[in-house]
Amino acid sequence: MAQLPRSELDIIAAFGPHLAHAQGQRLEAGVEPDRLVKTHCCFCGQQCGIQLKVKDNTVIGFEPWYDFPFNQGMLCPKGVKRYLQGAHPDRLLTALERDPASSGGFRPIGYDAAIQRVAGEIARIQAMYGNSAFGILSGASLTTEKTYLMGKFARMCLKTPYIDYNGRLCMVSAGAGNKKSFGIDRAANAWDDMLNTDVVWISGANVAECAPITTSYVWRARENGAKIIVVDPRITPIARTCDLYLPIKPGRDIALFNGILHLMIKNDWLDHEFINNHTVGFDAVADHVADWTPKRTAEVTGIAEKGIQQAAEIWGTAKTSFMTHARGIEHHSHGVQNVLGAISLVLASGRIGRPNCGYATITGQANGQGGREHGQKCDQLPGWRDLANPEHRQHIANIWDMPVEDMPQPGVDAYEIFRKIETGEIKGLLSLCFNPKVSLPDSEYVSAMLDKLEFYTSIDFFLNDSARHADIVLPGSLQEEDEGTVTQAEGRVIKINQAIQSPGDARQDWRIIQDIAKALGRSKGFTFSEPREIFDELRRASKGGVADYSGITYEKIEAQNGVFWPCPSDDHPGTPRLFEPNSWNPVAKGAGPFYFPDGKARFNVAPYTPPTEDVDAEYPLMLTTGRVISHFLSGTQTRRIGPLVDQYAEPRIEMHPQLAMRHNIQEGDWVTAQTRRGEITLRAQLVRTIRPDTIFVPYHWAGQKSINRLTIAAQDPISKIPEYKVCAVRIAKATQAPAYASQLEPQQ
Ligand SMILES: Nc1nc2c(c(=O)[nH]1)N[C@H]1C(S)=C(S)[C@@H](COP(=O)(O)OP(=O)(O)OC[C@H]3O[C@@H](n4cnc5c(=O)[nH]c(N)nc54)[C@H](O)[C@@H]3O)O[C@H]1N2
Ligand SMILES: Nc1nc2c(c(=O)[nH]1)N[C@H]1C(S)=C(S)[C@@H](COP(=O)(O)OP(=O)(O)OC[C@H]3O[C@@H](n4cnc5c(=O)[nH]c(N)nc54)[C@H](O)[C@@H]3O)O[C@H]1N2
Ligand code: SF4
Ligand SMILES: [Mo]
Repeated sequence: MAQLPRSELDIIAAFGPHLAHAQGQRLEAGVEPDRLVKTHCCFCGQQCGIQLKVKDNTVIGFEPWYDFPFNQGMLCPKGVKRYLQGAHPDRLLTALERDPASSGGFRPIGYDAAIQRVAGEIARIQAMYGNSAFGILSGASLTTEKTYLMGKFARMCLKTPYIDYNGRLCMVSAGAGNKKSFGIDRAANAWDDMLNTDVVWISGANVAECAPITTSYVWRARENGAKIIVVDPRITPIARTCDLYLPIKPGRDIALFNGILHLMIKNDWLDHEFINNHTVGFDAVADHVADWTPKRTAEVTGIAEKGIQQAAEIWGTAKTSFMTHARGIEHHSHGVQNVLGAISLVLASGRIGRPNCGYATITGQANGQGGREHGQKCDQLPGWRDLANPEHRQHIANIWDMPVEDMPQPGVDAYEIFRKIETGEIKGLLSLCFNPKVSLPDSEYVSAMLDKLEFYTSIDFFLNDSARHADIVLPGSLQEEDEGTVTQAEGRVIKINQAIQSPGDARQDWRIIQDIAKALGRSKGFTFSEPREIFDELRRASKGGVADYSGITYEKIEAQNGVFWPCPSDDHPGTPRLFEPNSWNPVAKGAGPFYFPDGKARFNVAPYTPPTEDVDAEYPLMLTTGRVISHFLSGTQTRRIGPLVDQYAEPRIEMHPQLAMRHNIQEGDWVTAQTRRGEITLRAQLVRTIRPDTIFVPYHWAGQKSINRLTIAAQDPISKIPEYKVCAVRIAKATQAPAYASQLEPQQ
């Protein structure tokens, strides 16, 4: 029998959330836990509430947490299996030091000796080459407390400008677009506003696989009569249940948004009152889209004119609506422009800041939202403050009790850090919660740069592919071994609760950072004894900033099942819906709902430019990359969870049967895909759910199976996000299996 196309399997997987309830009770039947700990899943930005079953300092299973409002007990397949990672034999229980003589390349070393070595190398490199010769890469899977500490560690302890984070690969196009348009970067609404809306527009978001709980909101909206529009080069599982699917060519979304606005203007599907009173810049945008006729839009996007007309009519004539997007429109060298285009449709309709009217990018990492607010970005200070702004610098210098002139100026983005390794400006690197070798584009380059460093140290609980290049590896903590806050996709600040103690020599990440500060003899400001103390300082630091957390406490989070920021005072309940007429706004101060001094939102002209590397005769196809439901990011965690590996063991090249036929490729054949940067040989997966001019490869694998060996290191000029979603590629049936094929699982 022919294999089920992957996306059909995934529809079944998308039902996983609903099945999870029963499974949870069955998995550990017969084993009585000592206790249940209410917390959240460690993986994606949905941040589902879950109860971990704990016995003898081990997480042995889970129970649904029905009362947590966002997911109401539902979980996806990753959440159901997440508890299995802690017991994996690869868990780092000691620090490691490089030892070329040993078989694995490392030997265990005592924790204190490892900290001394790291501090010694930081001191040596900074004394020899200057403070900025040491760089830091941090992560948005960390709690907000840790991300705050990392920003402080870079600016106050190491006094280096060079810190950035893996959200640079993820959320920054949306962040920049939101800041430019609204003056604030957060989902404008809680997802409840989706439930009774007329239309949900989903661009470049594989909702069922990557934001699985959001599926339930979209489906409930549809049951209540909403029309669902999906824009994606692939018919993802959510697209199978939508009302209108637009099969866009990768890299052309701004053309579509401009074309839709053109039709809204032509048909006068506009909210003039809103545009006049609450926005600026409409006329310039209207002029710009005058040229974006349906005909031109269809030519550029590859979508039939009829589809464009239908989408414009559904969107244009709706009374309420919810616009969402994710990395499909953001991972581009013009990702910010795409986001601005989406926002223009929202502003022109006037459907924001009131019930059932919403806009949100769907955040990715567990703390994709909180992790981008409190100072681990290269140009940012806590509370979404600006590292280049003298007043902001002074405010934070006061909180940190450091001379403001000692605070470094803004640094560079995460990829640029590697270019600075190449030029020799950066000689040492510490990474926490970041696997750059697997996750950055054109990764052969990244790998060579890790080797060029004089000293590299990684803090992780597994020896990830980047850490294999390290001189010292420090054993960090799993999410369930620490407490703290994260901010999930809706902007809801929630609490991670500690379930177990770290095993062996492993330590909570923030303790490791403080131990390094102490060993450097620079412990001032790094003597916190628990995450709550860090959070209390963060609250003060964020006060008065756009991302004001000052009224949030651990107790309030528990009492309210989360608190939406901004929350500027103890008696403030938080802000689930932004931009309501009288909501607190420290920038507009009563002038209007948006976060600019005049209180008005900005329309921005967003010109269309093709992808950096478009197709040509030599490389005639488009390569796009992303995710599958069973794996998470660089796969360090999910490739160590057996049942998830069983669900999706190896990356494959997803292609349309018409394309396959032209190359004489059958299902399961070895196929070589080649770009100007590298090549990869994987099995073909034939699906009718992808454009015939595009191939898709998931990116969760390392080494020879890593698609980032082929992707392009082009970046958006504003956000610096890499262009993961499109580059030019060619394919050919492979003449033989790749050398690593013998390591592959038998094909399922
Ligand atoms: N299972 C799973 N879930 C995850 C993650 C994971 O690794 N695994 N990671 C989390 C993180 S950090 C993130 S950022 C999110 C990402 O969540 P998503 O952005 O939803 O996931 P992606 O697979 O990166 O890409 C989404 C879709 O974009 C489409 N696409 C590609 N090019 C274009 C284009 O030019 N235009 C349009 N309109 N669409 C395009 C792809 O076909 C794909 O279906 O998921 C989060 N959730
Ligand atoms: N081709 C392609 N590449 C992509 C993307 C794509 O769509 N296509 N998507 C991009 C996106 S959106 C993202 S977000 C990035 C993600 O890129 P990465 O951040 O590099 O991916 P992760 O797998 O999360 O790597 C984080 C590492 O941190 C560890 N870790 C997780 N939690 C903790 C913790 O609490 N403490 C410590 N100490 N360690 C921890 C994990 O074990 C893992 O080794 O990848 C990007 N790369
Ligand atoms: S991976 Fe995301 S959707 Fe799945 S259970 Fe975890 S938080 Fe929920
Ligand atoms: Mo992401």
